[in-house]
Amino acid sequence: MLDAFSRAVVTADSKTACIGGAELASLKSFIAEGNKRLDAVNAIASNASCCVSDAVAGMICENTGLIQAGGNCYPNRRMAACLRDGEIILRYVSYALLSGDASVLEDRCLNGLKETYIALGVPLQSTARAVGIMKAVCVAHITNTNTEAQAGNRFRKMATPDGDCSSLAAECASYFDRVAAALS
Ligand SMILES: CCC1=C(C)/C(=C/C2=NC(=C\c3[nH]c(/C=C4\NC(=O)[C@H](C)[C@H]4CC)c(C)c3CCC(=O)O)/C(CCC(=O)O)=C2C)NC1=O
Repeated sequence: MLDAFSRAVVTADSKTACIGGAELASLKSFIAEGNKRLDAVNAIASNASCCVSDAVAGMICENTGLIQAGGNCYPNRRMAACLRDGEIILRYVSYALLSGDASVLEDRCLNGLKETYIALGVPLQSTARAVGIMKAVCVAHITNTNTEAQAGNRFRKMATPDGDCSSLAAECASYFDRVAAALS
């Protein structure tokens, strides 16, 4: 498992090079933007259960066969496993965003997940749909553009200073894209 700093070390070492100007510049901005990153991680972590339940509910709304006999969210035991998996995926995305590196997500969550799902008959496309909804929710929370129209009575705005979090939102989105890619 690597973070932005250990990744720079491993990359430099593989080239038998010193850490150079470009790597240092990138780490410098990682530090300078550090508080924004922490706010972004907090925006995800403190809205996690809402995000997961919204994503799984949305996935089921679009495909109600999932909660009927023979569907993979039926009976409640499987529904619980599905919600739990949503929470696991979101948790590892938040770790990746905190460390600025996807390796924790890849190594501890995605490695072998597709094979596990195929063996258990967990539908990959439906999972990818739930992951896609979680991505949209997280991007909205990081950029603080979530709306009451979308969230209804669960609407909650984070009390963070205004600022440009577009690159953190894009980075977070890229981790969700990795999840979708690992399941495709
Ligand atoms: C640390 C990383 C980690 C991951 C990622 C993980 C996933 C994981 N999800 C599982 C099951 C499962 N996962 C789901 C998920 C779903 N079903 C659906 O229809 C939806 C599409 C989807 C939710 C979005 C379900 C229903 C099961 C139970 C399947 C079964 O027992 O038949 C299992 C089999 C064992 C178990 O039931 O606990 C694993 C290992 N476990 C881990 O330790």
